[in-house]
Amino acid sequence: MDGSDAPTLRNDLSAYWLPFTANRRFKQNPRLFARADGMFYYTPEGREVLDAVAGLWAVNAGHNRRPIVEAIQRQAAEMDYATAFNVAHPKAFELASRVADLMPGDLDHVFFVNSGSEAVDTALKIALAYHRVRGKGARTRLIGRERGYHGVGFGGISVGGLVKNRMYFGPGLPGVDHLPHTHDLARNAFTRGQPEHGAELADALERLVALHDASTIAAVIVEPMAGSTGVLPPPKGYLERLRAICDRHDILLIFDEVITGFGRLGEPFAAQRFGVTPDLITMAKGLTNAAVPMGAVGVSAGIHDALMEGADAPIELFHGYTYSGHPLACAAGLATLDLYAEEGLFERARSLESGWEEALHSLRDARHVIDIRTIGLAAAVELEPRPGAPTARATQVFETLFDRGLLVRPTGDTLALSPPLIVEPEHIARTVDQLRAVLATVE
Ligand code: PXG
Repeated sequence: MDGSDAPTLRNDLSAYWLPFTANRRFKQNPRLFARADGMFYYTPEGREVLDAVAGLWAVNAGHNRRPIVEAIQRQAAEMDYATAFNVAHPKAFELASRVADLMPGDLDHVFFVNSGSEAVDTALKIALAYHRVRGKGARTRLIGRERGYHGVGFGGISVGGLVKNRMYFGPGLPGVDHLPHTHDLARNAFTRGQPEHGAELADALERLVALHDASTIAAVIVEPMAGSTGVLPPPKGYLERLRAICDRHDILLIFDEVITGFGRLGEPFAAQRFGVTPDLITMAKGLTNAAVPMGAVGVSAGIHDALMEGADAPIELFHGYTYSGHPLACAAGLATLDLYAEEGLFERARSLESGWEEALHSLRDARHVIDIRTIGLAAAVELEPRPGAPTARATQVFETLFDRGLLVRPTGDTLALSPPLIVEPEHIARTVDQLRAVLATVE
């Protein structure tokens, strides 16, 4: 085909608006991935980049795993889409049962959505509807936590606690309040696993109950380990206290496990790792190994049954999405859960944890480092901010590491790490060595 017959293609950088990205900076120096396999991404030029963040806390079984790819291909050929309203398909029931089996306690029911943000807004709505059908419709307040990340829906940013995610978008949901965050560098720096100090911060919930009265509060939502804000494991005893206060006042406890679900902390959910069972669990990411977008809300029998028995309309919950329980997502989810089980990946995360912890904490004396936090196969390396230029140092470290073939996740002045659970000790060593080298060169 000569040039004159070529279709006119416009493929410049301007149309695509990247999410959560400094677009103008990115477009001066775009970073592209064209292919992925196992622990690695590959750029269009074929350069290998070690994925130390599982995509974005999501690809827990590693990239492009054959059984997942083939399950999606088979499903696409067999049935592309089925509505979930008044009709269903077998794999949705199967995946819900499989997820229910992984969840703790009496969390036996699963509502499918398409992302973590949708999971959060769905969970908040289920909490409100639950109280209402029990004749407690005044329980409408929702309590989140400073530094919490619960996606980008209006519900999620309202209960969330990241300033920039909230301040540009108006007042959000009414009747929301926040617990204090648990980050305490002065007392807990360089903690391995759960920090010693801070259980008493859960008592702030009692103060909110005293301020608003329990009869106005529907639910508390927290990440059992805060992820996006820079990996904050819960202080010892903190989640237990939150659970006890919620029980005392008939307040629902929601764990946002979008990051911690599916093995990140060496158990199916952080709930099992910390021995605290919430009433609702939000999940996404690792549910399908991120191969097809999907999220879900795990719901306790008590909440589910109250809505089934107490609803004042034939449809018990006026909520759902066109793509809830999408066949491709269900196929990917089933193949993913099979792979986790066959390869024992949750247990593998647990067995790698001490080596991971040791390797990461060896960076304690590296330049700029003011804290290191590790738990499960997650870690944060917190840097001293550049005077007058917060986040600039972590951004530069991220960009330099990328150029040298390592993908990490900058958040504020913290570098977060969360490798696929198939990570090998050699990848961990390479990650730490690269980090040390780059920290030494970046001002
Ligand atoms: N809850 C939690 C706890 C999350 O981590 C969401 C909800 C929203 O999920 P969706 O699928 O709507 O994006 C998340 C998402 C980071 C980072 O830098 C993490 C997320 C998203 C963007 C950045 O750690 N997690």
